[in-house]
Amino acid sequence: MNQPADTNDLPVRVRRAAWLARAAFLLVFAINVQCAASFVLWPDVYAPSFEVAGVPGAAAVQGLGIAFLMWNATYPAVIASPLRFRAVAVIVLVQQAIDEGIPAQTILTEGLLKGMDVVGEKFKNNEIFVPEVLVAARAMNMGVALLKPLLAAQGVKASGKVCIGTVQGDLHDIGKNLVKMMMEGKGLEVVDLGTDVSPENFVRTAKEQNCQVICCSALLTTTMDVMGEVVKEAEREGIRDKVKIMVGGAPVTDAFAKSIGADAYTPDAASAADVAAQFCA
Ligand code: B1M
Repeated sequence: MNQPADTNDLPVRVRRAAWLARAAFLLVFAINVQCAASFVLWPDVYAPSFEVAGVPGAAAVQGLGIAFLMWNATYPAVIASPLRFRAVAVIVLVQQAIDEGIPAQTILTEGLLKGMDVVGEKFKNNEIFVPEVLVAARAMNMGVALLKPLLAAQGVKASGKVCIGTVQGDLHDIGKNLVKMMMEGKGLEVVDLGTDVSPENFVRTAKEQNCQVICCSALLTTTMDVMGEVVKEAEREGIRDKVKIMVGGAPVTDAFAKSIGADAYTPDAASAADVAAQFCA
């Protein structure tokens, strides 16, 4: 798969799609600003309609208009961002790679994940900031959504139930979502607890839903210790001998997993799915 160096290297249809998205975005922006300005300038005209929806009086309508205007002020910033509409480019390029017959796994590891490494490096060096990282994360998730059915179709069927989540205090979920996707591809039933999951929630879910494996993801060095608490909670609740506990995420290592008494550490989503399938077999 060719890696475009900058926007001008993108195929014509990708650039066209991005321009169309930009035009639609500008249209929505113009309509929003017009509505917001009307609420501020002529609140009395809109007050009766808003009263039906529970907004009392012209002053409240004016307040809503001001809030709406402020919110719309973020639109130009988005349009000016160097990463604008890259999600559209990601969707088109991933689809193009699929059409060219490149295996879904290769598109994921050589395309999307390598791209996210670049984002991580720039984030670390303060070249880009949280909003740009969120834009990149959204673009990545859109590309992953296209690959999901293909990756699932490649999976070998197994049966079993696992619960997965990002540990308490941690909101990173891209890696966790990939692990989930790979596990589903192996035919495992996955209960997704989302992010910021407490040890009690992991263990309660495993008990209530009869999960054979608890999967914990952590991306922050400050939150990885919560994984040890999950192991302790499983012991306290008397299910430690019935459930396997798997851990992973960028700062996690095999030595760390052993030190907290987890059953397995895997460095990536594919190997996590393999090990979970083995535990459930
Ligand atoms: Co954050 N962030 N972030 N971030 N972020 C990191 C992790 C960081 C390394 C960036 C950096 O400084 N270079 C750094 C952590 C430093 C540290 O603790 N050592 C960091 C920081 C500091 C922060 C904030 C504190 C920033 C701030 O606010 N000042 C903040 C924390 C918020 C919080 O969680 N409470 C924060 C916020 C964010 C965003 C919200 C902006 C966004 C998250 C969006 C989202 O997830 N929806 C974000 C992102 C995107 C990143 C980077 C750039 C990318 C992470 C990612 O998704 N990678 C990241 C830098 C980097 O990693 N290069 C960074 C791609 C993903 C596929 O990889 O999650 O590692 P990963 O998953 C892999 C494997 O680890 C494995 O499989 C996956 C692929 O095969 N895996 C498992 C994951 N879980 C597994 C579980 C398993 C097995 C394998 O078994 C159960």
